[in-house]
Amino acid sequence: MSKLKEKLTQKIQEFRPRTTRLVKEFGKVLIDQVTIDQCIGGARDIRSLVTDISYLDPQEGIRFRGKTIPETFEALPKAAGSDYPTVEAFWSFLLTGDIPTQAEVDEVVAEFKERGKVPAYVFDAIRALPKDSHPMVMLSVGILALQKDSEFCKFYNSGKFNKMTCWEYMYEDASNLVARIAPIAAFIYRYKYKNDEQIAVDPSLDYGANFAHQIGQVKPYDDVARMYFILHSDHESGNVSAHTTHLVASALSDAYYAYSAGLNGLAGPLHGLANQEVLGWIMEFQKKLGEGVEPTKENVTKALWDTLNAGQVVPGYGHAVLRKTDPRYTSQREFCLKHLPNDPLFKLVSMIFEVAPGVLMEHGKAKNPWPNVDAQSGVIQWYYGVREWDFYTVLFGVGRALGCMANIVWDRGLGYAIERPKSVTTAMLEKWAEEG
Ligand code: AMX
Repeated sequence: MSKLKEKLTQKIQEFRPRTTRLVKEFGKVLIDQVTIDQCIGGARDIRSLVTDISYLDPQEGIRFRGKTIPETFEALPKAAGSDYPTVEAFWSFLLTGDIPTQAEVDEVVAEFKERGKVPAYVFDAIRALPKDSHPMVMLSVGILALQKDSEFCKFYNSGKFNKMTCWEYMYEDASNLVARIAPIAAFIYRYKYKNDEQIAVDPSLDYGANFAHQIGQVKPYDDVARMYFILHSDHESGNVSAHTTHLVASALSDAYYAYSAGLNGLAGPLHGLANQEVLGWIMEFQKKLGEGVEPTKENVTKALWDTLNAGQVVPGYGHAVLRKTDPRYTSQREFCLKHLPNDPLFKLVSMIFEVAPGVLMEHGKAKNPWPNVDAQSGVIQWYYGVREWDFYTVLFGVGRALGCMANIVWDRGLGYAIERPKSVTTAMLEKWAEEG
């Protein structure tokens, strides 16, 4: 057994009594109440999910395992010659909550080389799709195709299924999925946009660097990949991709079924597709502006109002939980300030950052007028030549796998139940409304 799995076994065993005690001794303690507007309005803010992988504070933003983004980057061992930690170090941290040693990271890096070998049938399944299918369809199909080799599913069908040990099989699938999703994404990139000229895995590289290599990028894109995957990994459990993955896995569907479903939710324009929408919005804006016309505060403000007056949302702004600038936005902005301070697209995005919150406040609808993760992420990709912006959500999907997979391993470890909230009818709501 790997050191990581050994450590996780110990952690899960130590943790279980906490969950058991809460249910047995304090099961009826009230932690929230539900109002009609929450019921109709997307269950916003209702406390009904449990996760220890990350927590999202509306003012402060995300903490992974109790650490802010800068603290996480600071604490984890870095990739050789790099400013950023390896994805493997972060995976170990998300799963266990402990900062891994370099030796522990090296073990995961080596393990991922084996786990990351993608069976040919995955590529066949993707190639069978029309080439103009959205890359998120390709990613979702690629992940779903892996299902036939699910260890969890085999264990379930073995007749020896056991609620206490099934997490170990979920862990195997989750680790394989994480190791394979980046090479699958790289395959999609080369297949769809680069004439299917594939680049072989380089076994000397870590996860992020190998992804950069396989899509045909050089340094410092390895750091872009590491940063991007880590920043997009997890945002507690209520967002569409994480919640869908958790929900599907709660029916004891395996990791492949669950994450393929999660990716389908990530592909929505109000969620992960927003990073593609931001670039689309900017390009449309520049086209309308015309050749050689400089963006100014005035014409950016007008473009924002045009979007709002047309009944559309400003992509990359607003959030269901956050009420401040997303620290994932800030982290990417800091990267831009260091590596591409004079890039025209970065300057335009910075100008949008200056005016959009004011416009959205004046518009008066969005509860959060500040930028989210997606407002900034396309700029970096564009700068380094990854300009096929319908691919950006795929990058998000690779990163999000880390959080979703860590979560469903723990879900099975702690024996969470099948999710099944209760529905009511509109007539019931009307009756309760009248009764006050
Ligand atoms: N532009 C224009 N209007 C916005 C807005 C924006 N960026 N954000 C919210 N609003 C509007 C809503 O559409 C809603 O209008 P309605 O009352 O007519 O339906 C109203 O403001 C209240 O919405 P809210 O409570 O502030 O937001 P929410 O929790 O319902 O939705 C989100 C959150 C992210 C879907 C929304 O802010 C949005 O559509 N943003 C733009 C798309 C985007 O950037 N998505 C990515 C989010 C991060 C991620 O998941 N990757």
